[in-house]
Amino acid sequence: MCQSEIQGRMNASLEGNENGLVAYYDFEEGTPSGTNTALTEVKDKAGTNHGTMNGFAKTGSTSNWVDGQRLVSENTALNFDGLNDVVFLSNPSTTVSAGSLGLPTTQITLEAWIRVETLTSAWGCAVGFTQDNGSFESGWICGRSDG
Ligand SMILES: [Ca+2]
Ligand SMILES: [Ca+2]
Repeated sequence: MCQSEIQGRMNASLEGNENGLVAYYDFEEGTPSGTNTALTEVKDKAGTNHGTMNGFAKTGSTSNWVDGQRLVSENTALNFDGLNDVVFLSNPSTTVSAGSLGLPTTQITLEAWIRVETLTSAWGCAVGFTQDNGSFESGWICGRSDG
């Protein structure tokens, strides 16, 4: 993007059809702090890699959809409990390649807006694509470490 495109879009949400965008999750499916127990997935607005929700209470003001940053008139976010709330793009017990999901395999630009309220461990993953077979781990994560 050129400077004018960046400035023109800096307070706007993505549409999901931007050139080169392979996945986009805006977490707008649920009602903030409402009863969302019937919802099971978050939508990929740029493709078909919808995420399956695991561990979420989906009621109340935690472990559920919540009010998000109000850059646009409607904006909800997901509140993760930090324990076992996870959104999977594939079945975690099966092996899939990034390429089979249409995700980049060599270069990637990743953006995630995250607000961490409490640090309960030395490191954490917000977004990742990993293989974890005991002592063998490969892939990438976008997260934090206090070390
Ligand atoms: Ca949102
Ligand atoms: Ca949970």
